[in-house]
Order: sequence, then C-alpha cells, then structure tokens
Amino acid sequence: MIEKQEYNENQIQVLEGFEAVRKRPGMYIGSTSSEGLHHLVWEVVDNSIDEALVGYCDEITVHICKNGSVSVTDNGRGIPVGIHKKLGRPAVEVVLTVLHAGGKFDNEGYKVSGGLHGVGVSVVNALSEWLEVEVKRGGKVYWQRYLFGIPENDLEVINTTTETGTKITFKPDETIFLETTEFDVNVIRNRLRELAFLNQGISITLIDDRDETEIFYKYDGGLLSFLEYLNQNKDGVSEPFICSEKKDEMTVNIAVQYNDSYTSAIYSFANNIRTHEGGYHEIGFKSGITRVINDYARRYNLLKKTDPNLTGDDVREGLTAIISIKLPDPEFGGQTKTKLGNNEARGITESIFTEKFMKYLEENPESAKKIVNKSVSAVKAREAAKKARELTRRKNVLEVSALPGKLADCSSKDASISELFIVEGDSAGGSAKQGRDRHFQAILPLRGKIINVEKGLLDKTLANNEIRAMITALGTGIGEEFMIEKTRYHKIIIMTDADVDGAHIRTLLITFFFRYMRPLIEHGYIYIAQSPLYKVTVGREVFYVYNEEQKDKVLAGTGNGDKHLKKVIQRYKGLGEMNPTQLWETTMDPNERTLHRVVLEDTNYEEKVFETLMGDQVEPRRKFIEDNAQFAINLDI
Ligand code: 0RA
Repeated sequence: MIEKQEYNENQIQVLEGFEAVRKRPGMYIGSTSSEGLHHLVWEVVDNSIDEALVGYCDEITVHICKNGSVSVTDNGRGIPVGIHKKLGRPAVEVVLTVLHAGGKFDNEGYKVSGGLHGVGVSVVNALSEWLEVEVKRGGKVYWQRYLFGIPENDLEVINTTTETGTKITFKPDETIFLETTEFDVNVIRNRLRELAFLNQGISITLIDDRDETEIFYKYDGGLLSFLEYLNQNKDGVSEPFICSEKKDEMTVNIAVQYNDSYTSAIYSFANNIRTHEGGYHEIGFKSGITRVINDYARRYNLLKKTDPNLTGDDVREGLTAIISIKLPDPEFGGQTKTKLGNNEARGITESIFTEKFMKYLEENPESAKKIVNKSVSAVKAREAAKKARELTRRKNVLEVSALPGKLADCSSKDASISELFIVEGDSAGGSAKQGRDRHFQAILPLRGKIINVEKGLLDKTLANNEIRAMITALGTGIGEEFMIEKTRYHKIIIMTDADVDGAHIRTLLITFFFRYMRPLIEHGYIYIAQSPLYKVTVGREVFYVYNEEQKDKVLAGTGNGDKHLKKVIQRYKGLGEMNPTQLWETTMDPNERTLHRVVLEDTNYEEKVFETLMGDQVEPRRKFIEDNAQFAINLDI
C-alpha cells in the first residue's frame, strides 16, 4: 500500500523538473512546432522499440484518437511497478515523472533508440494535458493518470491479466504546442515504416480513428525490404548486397544495390535515427566501397595500369545504400545534431563492410562487372562534365553581353529585390515582358520542353539551350561550383500553364534545381506563380478565380443581387491567352498575386520522391504530378 504524502523532497524535485521542461520545451524536444509535437510520439515509440530490441516485444500499435490523443501499446515486459528503493514510489511513476529516469532499472544492455534528444517519456508527460499509463505485468493490470505531468491518483490495480505489456496514452498540451496539436498521419506513417524496416520482424500497426484507416508494417527482410522499397521504380539493378555483423558492442547492418541512374542515395542511421549529416559510420562505408571497387577493378584488369584510381563519386554513381548501426552511447553532432561523432564507428563499419562486400563481388561476377563498368563510365562522364561546366561558367556576372539573348533583364542590380520569371512559351513570355515592372522583374521565356535531368548526364543536361540560358541568367554556376551568393535574383518564379504540360515543365524545373542548385530551394528562393483558371465577368465587375471552389463562390455570391446581370465565364487554357495587363494584374503584381514557395518536404526520402517523379517508368511519374502538393506548400506571399 502506498501512502499518500504531503509534498516531499522528491515530489518537489519532480515539480521543479517539469517546470523547467514546460518553460523551455525546445531544449527537450527541439521545438514546439509540428516537429516537436511529433517528437512526443517518437519518444514513446522509442521506448517500445527498445523493449523490442532486447527481445521482449514484437508488436507495437500506435493509435491516433479522435480526441487528439495518441496511444502507444506494446507487448513487452511492462514497465516495472515495484517500489523504487530510493524514491519510495512505483518504478512506473518514477519513469513518468523523473527526468532521465527511463532506462535506469535495466543495467544490462543499453538504450538503443532513445530519440534524438534521448529525453525520456517523463518529458512527454510534462508536456501533456493528460497522460495515462497501463501496465500489464505479473498477472495484473495497473493504471495511473497524470495531469500536466503530475499524478492524479496513485498507481491502481484495475484488473487481472495473463498478458504483459505497456500502453501509454497522452494528449499534448495545447498551451505548449501553440502552432498545432494535430498529428500528421503521413509523418507518423513514414517514421513507423522506417522503424519497421530498421528493426526486422517487429510488427507495427498504425490506426487513425479520424478517418478510420489502419496500416500494418512488418518486414521480415529488414534492410533488404528497405532497399526493395527505395529501388521500386528503378531499372537495371544489381543483385542486392546485405551484411549484418556485431563487433565490439556495435552492430553494423548495410544494404547496397546499384541501379542505372546517375545519382547516389545513401541513407545512414545510428540507433534508428537518420543521420542526415553522415558521420563516422558513413565515412567508413564510403572509404570501404571506394577501396573494394578499386581493388576488384585492378585485380581483374578492368582498370588499366596507367589509369588513376576511381574516385568516391565515381563508385557511388547509381548507388543506393542503407547503413544502420547500433552502438552504446551515440554522440550526435553537426548543425542539426544528425552527424554521428563516435570515431570508433569508422573503423568497425569499414572493416565489416569491406570484407563482406569483397566476398559479394567475387560471388556475383555479373553484378561486379556492372558495378565496375558503371564506375568507369562515370570517370568519362566526369571529364566531359568538367569541360561542359567550364563552357557555361561566367567570369563576370554583370557583364550584359554574357546574358542570354532571350532574357529581358530587370534594371535593378540588387538581387534581394529582383525577381526572375521563368515563363513557359514565347507568347506568354511576350505578354510577361510587356506587363512586368521592369525595374525589378526579369523575364526568361523557355521554348518547348526542357531536358529531363534525371535521365541525362550532367554534360547532356548542360548542352541543353534552355538550361544554359537559365544558369547564365541566374549567375550562380552549377553543381560543385554553385555559389548562392552570386544569385542575381532572390525570387525565381516558375510561371507555367495550369495544365498537365505546365505541371510537367514545373516538375522538370524543380528537379533541375533540386539536383544542381539545391541551395536555391533551401534558401526559399524558388516559387511557383499561381495563374487564374477563370475570368468571371458579372455585369461590369471582373473576378479572376484560381480554382473551382472560388468560381462557385463568386457565382453564388453575385447571384443574390441583380438576377439580370450578365455572367460570362472564360476559362484560361494557357498564360498566352492573357493580355499583358491581365497577366500583370493576376499573376505578377506583388500586391495581388499568390506565390507558392517550393520547399523540401522532410519525407526522409527526398531522393526517392524525385526518382519516382522522373524515373523511366511512366505510372509513378503521373501519379506525382497529380498530387504534387507534396513538395509545393501553400505560402501566400
Ligand atoms: C525498464 C525495465 C523493464 C522494462 C522497461 C523498462 C520497459 C519500458 C517501457 C516503455 C514502454 N514500453 C516499455 N516496456 C518495458 C523490465 C525489467 C524486467 O522486467 O526485468
């Protein structure tokens, strides 16, 4: 029997701890934006994953409820309920109320996931309006509820059971998460899928009561399934390589497959956390794969004696790789704390990978030949690209004669106020040139289709006239030589027709920026202009409307007035149908227009998203263009 006490020293510590968390939530969960909100879910799920990694749990269910709460249930051992010696409270209460108490009951093993900040579930409790925990353990079902982290009741036995496990349900505190308390099912789905790939065989179910959907993830293939998923739209793939080894407390899992594209995608993880900025495990892998492929190529005379070694970039062309390592005491450094700083990870990853990958090449001569040939042709492409780059590089950005003829530049030389409209077609380009404010608006018309950069090599891409005109106009250079500070415009606005062709050109352009001028997207310099779909004339009033809904509204709104007013609805098939004044008023005038900023969605798999778009297979590409809201978010400027 637990005595209800006055506030003792421990409870005061709890209150003080929670006050700190609630005062500076960002310190514990990164931010109080949508990202921080989802962090609460990751924190709770990570505890269940840890229980699975020590072998006691194989089922996890995440349930998004209609009342704004989320529950996470697992079939592990259940959080211990015995009285904690020092604190005199049930262990489960300690776990949920004492900061950083999480794994201290278990001396064996280490916490593998533990979230990016490794803060523990008590932080989730502190930032929740209410939280309930249910533990099934030792034949009993225990239950306790908290308000803003403070126990509402003592731990109670509410039932008997033959099962074991833990269920934590929490409702985030709206006074902390001011931006939003709505969970994004796509974000949760992506992370749970990733966790299911990284932790072979664990069943993860996601139920969303809001629209009554349920998804189940379980991958007996682990990283092999992950690889298959990433390469699902790729052609010409090599036999997959996979290795899994434990050495000195560190588990290394690596999966590798080549395809016939020209890009490389390396996804590295440490303790289930995506290491976007890489780190020592990735360095070890990269030097390993470069060394093995060079050794193999020399041994089988696929490289001539006088040829220089293949570079890292050469051997990574067309590579998809997943590196997942698990280690005690991970150190995360870098700008976004996603760079693995454990030096020891380098040598271990390299030695495990090198040995196994060499064996794979020997045993799979077909794949080995494909891989080496690909690397060798990358060398040739690299040399050709260098020549092409030199050709397009501009010595003096402001030298007018060097600018492309089609560009109608603005008179301002101040990039921060200058805008470049990239316009589909000469006729719309002509209207835009006449309608613009030439002081700060420049117009570059694009004729016909631009090249699909995803299919071509850099030198082919750079041979394309439309692309070259664009690079020259921007003034930034490209690829390795890209310099954001040289951009001549801080707004680069893609203006295409509101039809499928327009959407295609837009996708091609964004893909180009993503591949070769990514900082422009990261700095928020790329925009999509929204042009009207209809012109609705009611009597003498003119309305430009941008979607069907608006059109219906305008028609309904004016319907109640004079019924005799003549209504004319004109559908714009293309920008070219608008005269210069109309184009200015609807699409270019900063006081009237709507621009959508292009942002990179944090799907974790940007590379994949773009491959799906632009790969050789037609179906997935069309799919993307239809719902391309995925990478352009609404942002009214
Ligand atoms: C510490 C010790 C033991 C289990 C857990 C923590 C545990 C925590 C969570 C959080 C969510 N699900 C969980 N499942 C287990 C077990 C100690 C023992 O039984 O010997």
